[in-house]
Amino acid sequence: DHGAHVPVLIIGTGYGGSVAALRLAQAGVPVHMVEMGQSWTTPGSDGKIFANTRTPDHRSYWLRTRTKQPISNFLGFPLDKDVPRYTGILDAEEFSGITVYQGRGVGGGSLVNGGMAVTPRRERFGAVLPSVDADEMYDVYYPRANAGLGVNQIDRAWFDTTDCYQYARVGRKHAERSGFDFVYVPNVYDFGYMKAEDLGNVPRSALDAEILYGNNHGKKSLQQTYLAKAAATGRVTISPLHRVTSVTPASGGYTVAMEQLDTSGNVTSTKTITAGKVFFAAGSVGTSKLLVKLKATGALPNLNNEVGKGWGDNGNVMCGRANHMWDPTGSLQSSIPTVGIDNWDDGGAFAEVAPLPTGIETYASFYLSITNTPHRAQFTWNGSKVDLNWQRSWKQTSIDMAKSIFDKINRKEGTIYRTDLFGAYKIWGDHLTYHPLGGAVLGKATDNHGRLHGHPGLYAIDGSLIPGNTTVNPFVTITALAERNIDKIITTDF
Ligand code: FAE
Repeated sequence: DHGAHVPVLIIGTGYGGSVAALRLAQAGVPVHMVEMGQSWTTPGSDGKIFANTRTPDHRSYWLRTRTKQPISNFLGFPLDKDVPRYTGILDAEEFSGITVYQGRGVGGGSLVNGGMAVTPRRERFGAVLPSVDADEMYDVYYPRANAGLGVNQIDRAWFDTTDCYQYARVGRKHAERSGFDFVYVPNVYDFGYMKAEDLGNVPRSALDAEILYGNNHGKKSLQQTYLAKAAATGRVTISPLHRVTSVTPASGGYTVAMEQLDTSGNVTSTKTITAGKVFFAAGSVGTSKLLVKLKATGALPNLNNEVGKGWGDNGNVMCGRANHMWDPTGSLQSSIPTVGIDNWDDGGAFAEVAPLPTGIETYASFYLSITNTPHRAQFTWNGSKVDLNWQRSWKQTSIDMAKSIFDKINRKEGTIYRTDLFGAYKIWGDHLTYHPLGGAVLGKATDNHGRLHGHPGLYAIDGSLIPGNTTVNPFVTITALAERNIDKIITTDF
């Protein structure tokens, strides 16, 4: 409520925010969380909470009047369509050189992501977070994060026989025939539930193309894991549809200003409260935008000049390959990716074999690559909003790295790239990222545990801490780093 005082306020309810909330609450500290998206607990008129990926509607996009589907075209036809403006689940946030996809709602990115729960190879960790003790991460915090997230592995015997992973087995065959390392990737989707879907015993979610706009069943998003445990402590409250706009020093802590939104995105009221300590967990983009604006406008003048810097796209680039007619990928495809091709050491790319769950045979193999791109961008305040200076041409490095895998496979298989998925005659999905990272980098904008320099009692605890790349999909690393940092912060700052 307007005028209230809380000991701890957390901005955002994604991975970083949920870890902080649970561990602080378990330590006896009352926590209030502010989330600009909805709580996603009420079914729509179709009886479902979340819309299907094949039939996006108003629930699918954050305050847009037209969808912006990552795969924009198919066989020459554009896929986007008009939708009513609504506080939907997926934000396609457009900066001049890149569209950054993010989850909106209680649970953040866990609502919309593919659930791929990947721990980086230990020998590569030094490049990801150079100032962090790797022994501690791999002995304590990665295991803690994996347990907290409910990560599970696919049953290989089932993988080898089920129709819904034929596309992934084709991906495996092609990777292995070209001599690449093929890896099975853990996930937070309950593979036991997916088997029951396959048998027809339970309502379908992964086997009914649900993913990008939410999963109605089977996926352990943060509401089922960290946030459920946090709520059970009785010490955590959440205000959905509230967007934080300002944080400024006040006696005994900080004044936090926020806007309450209706589901059309209109501001229905503004509120200010005071908080002893504030955790920025609004995601790499959300946290960076707030900090850059607050420093530039003088609200938090002592933040250092590292704020807004070190932002990267995790080297994301997408592509499809057209297979021969004797190599079908299946009309039934699980929407949950569970395998990848690791060519990081030789070519700088890790490619997930992604589904294309259209419901028809497409003879296509589809991939999201994570690449070792050196490019980093910066957020700046332009007087009225925050810009990002990412250049579209920087993606060429990522394309070249992804080609280290797919040119070789195409040569071996005698196949070609698809040119119909991102517009006419366009091979590469190089306009977007699913994995924004950085902007308040650990050890630069903050100390080595996420305490923001210049303003005691302010912390960054989300993907903004990670300098642009994790070598794999990022949420396990974001979670593990948050577990590490909150452990230290609870013992020393409370
Ligand atoms: P995040 O989860 O984005 O949470 C931030 C929260 O803060 C959001 O709920 C925002 O609505 C909220 N917020 C922002 N600004 C404000 C404000 N001013 N006031 C109040 N609230 C605010 O942050 N990663 C993987 O590891 N595996 C995958 O398979 C995978 N697939 C993905 C697929 C898609 C389509 C997308 C979009 C992402 C995927 N990711 C995946 C990335 C992953 O979801 C992302 O790295 C994490 O969600 C980032 O976690 P944070 O805690 O940093």
